[in-house]
Amino acid sequence: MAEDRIVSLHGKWQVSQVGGKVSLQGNVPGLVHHDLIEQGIVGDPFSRMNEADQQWVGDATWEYSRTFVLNSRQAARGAIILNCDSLDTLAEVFVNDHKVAATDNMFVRWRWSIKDFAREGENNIRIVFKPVNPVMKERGEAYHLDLKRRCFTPWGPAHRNLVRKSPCHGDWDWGPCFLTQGIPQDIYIECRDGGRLLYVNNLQEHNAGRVSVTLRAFIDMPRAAKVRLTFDLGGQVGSIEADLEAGETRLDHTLTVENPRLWWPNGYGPQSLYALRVELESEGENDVVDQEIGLRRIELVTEDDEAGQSFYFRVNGLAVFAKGANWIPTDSFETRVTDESLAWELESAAAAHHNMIRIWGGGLYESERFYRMCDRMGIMVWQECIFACGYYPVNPEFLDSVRLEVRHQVRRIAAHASLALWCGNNEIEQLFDRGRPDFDTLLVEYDQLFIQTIMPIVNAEAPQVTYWPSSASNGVREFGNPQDESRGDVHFWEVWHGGKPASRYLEVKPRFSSEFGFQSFSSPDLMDRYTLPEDRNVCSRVLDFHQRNARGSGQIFTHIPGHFKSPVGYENTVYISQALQALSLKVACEHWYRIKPHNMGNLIWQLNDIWPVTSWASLEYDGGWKILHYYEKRFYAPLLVSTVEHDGRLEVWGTSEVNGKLTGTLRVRVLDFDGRELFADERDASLSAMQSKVLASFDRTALCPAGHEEQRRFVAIDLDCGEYTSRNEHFFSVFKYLDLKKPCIRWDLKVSGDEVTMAIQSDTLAPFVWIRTGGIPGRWSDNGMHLRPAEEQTVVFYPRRETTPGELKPSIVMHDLYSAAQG
Ligand code: BMA
Repeated sequence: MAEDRIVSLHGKWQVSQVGGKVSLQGNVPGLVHHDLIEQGIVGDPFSRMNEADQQWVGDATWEYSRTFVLNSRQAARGAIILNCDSLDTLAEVFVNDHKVAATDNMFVRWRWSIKDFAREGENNIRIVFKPVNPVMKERGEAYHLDLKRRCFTPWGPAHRNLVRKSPCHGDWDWGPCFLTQGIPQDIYIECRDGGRLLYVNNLQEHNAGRVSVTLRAFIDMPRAAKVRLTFDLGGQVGSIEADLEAGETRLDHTLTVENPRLWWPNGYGPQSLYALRVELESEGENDVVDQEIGLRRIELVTEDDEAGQSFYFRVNGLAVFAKGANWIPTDSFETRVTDESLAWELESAAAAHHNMIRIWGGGLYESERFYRMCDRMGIMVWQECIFACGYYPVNPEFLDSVRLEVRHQVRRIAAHASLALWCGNNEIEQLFDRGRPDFDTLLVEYDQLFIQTIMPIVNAEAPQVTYWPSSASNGVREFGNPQDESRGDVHFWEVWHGGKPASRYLEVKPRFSSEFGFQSFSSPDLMDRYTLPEDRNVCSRVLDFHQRNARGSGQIFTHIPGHFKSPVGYENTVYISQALQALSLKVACEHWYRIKPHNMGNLIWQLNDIWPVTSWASLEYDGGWKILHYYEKRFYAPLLVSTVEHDGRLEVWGTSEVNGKLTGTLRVRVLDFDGRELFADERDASLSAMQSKVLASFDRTALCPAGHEEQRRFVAIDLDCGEYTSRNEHFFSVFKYLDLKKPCIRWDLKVSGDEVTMAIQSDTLAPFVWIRTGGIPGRWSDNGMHLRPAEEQTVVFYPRRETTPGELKPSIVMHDLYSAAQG
């Protein structure tokens, strides 16, 4: 019986503050801070400015203890191993008061033999967590180079790079500082005589009509023994026998899948997955691993071309435009993330046509369920090693620890169909400060860590996945300008951090845009839960506290006058900030999509939030969709119609990521704001597979004479290619100068089948109509859209929990551009 071999240590542990007053029954897996919140010992850490008063939690020493029982059979087994998937972070582990080990890396899976200390009957285990701050500081001061980095709070640790803990636990320019401690993942004791399957990976060779899958099992044997290993890949069965030595061994076995059903990213085909079961039998025991395997080839193609060097992902031979966003930890306390909330956020990405997510190097290697969801949803993963925005030490103990970490994480994640890239770090090459007198040494050490230590491990453990040294970068040991538009990936921040107008995006032609973004305020529906009425002004002390970027909310206000009239009141200010964010990213994303295949990726900074905050995210902390996320759904669609004005002409572009020819109709109409048609053009349109091109070009003056007319008319564009359609609007003037009238917006909720829909219509042009649903969580099929005059639109509501129209109706709040500027 397998369960006889595993003694789970999940459940209640005694958690006590060493030398302090707090003592409670805590949960494992869990974090001290999470328990303190749940038991009401501290208030909500995200509420108002509570973070400032809760730093004592991370600065204290905490002891976790409990007992466990081994029966006589378990105690007699050859191997008794304590397995901890993650200890956060500086832990000393004792079993029956014998010190088992001390740890300093939360990303390592620890496995220690406790055979010498454990006994039949009752045992005790104690894990003492020391605060990281003093150790970081001590190590930083002892190091021969100054590795201090900037912080965003007075309590953020400047020496965070010296201890292997999530960098953003110590604050970020979108996140609070909570130096968490505890046992956030699985912990158990294994009692066995036979072997254990530590990881199962696969290598694939794709040939016409078949894929050879080499299954690679990593086995831990307590002693030398004969083993039998059986593989069942979707009904294809194979097995091998071997005599293994004690310790870790790798066994490979190849199976062939004929007529494979391939795995495709979201939007390019099905996410076919094959069930894989691997069973290890030895010494009369067995161990089983179940996985879902996707058969696919994902390559990063960096080849010299006339513009420099390409940077794109080729999946099963097809060059795919990467569309998506950057992922940060989705709660300061990882144990609070539920399956439901994670699924909601990733489904939100998939629903907005994302096919790639970049797990940013300042956060966490994500959980198994995260990658499984990405496999199922077709979201390719750009995975970073967890190093960001700072220089790291390279003393032997640190490098040894990093080797353990990276080997474990690469083996753990390697089997996933969604895994597209391993990247060394976030923005360290970009940080290179060549003016520093010790820069040569820093560069040598950078190379030692990311090129000489990490790269060979990734290459050996995930030989079919490319290693890219840093984001942004020009490539391995190509220490040029990471913002080089001719090669590599680029983080284009001139609009937000550089204060340039959004039109600046149009002048830039990167090969792959892995970061760019613009902030907005989070909606009142979220922030009302974390603030008091007196805080509800975007410049209040509390809302400034929920803004961590040095540019601050002022940057939003700098850009508003370029596009919008000044909003009236708190809620309208939030609304306008979200419209501004959507507009800004629309310019970038449409342009960089249009210029494919020169540019082959748009990854917006950022998808999600770690707490309720003003940030670049398109999803709010509670998963609510900002206007930007609805825009992503439109401009990331497989078919996009968009416009460019230049040299007195208006070009209408069609951009397709559909792997087949499209034919249909392009309708271009100029309307006044009451819906009168002033110009109409209808023509056949066609796009070959994956093509982006000009579908029509008009003399601008034929559509709109210069002068006041620019404020009175707009272009309504509809591209209809049957299964694929796209609509867009073009304006001749900035929104603030449009002669808008007060719209009369009529809407009605209907139930059709099990869906709640809203029919919505405005008598006059109403740009950026935003439908909020107050406290009712969910999303619409579209929102923030421009209501064309007298044209009914129907949007579907997707509730996050069961909701009736009767409940929904009174919670609806509607915003429109005209009314936002009225007193
Ligand atoms: C980047 C990221 C983060 C940061 C973001 C916004 O470049 O890598 O470090 O949060 O910009 O400033």
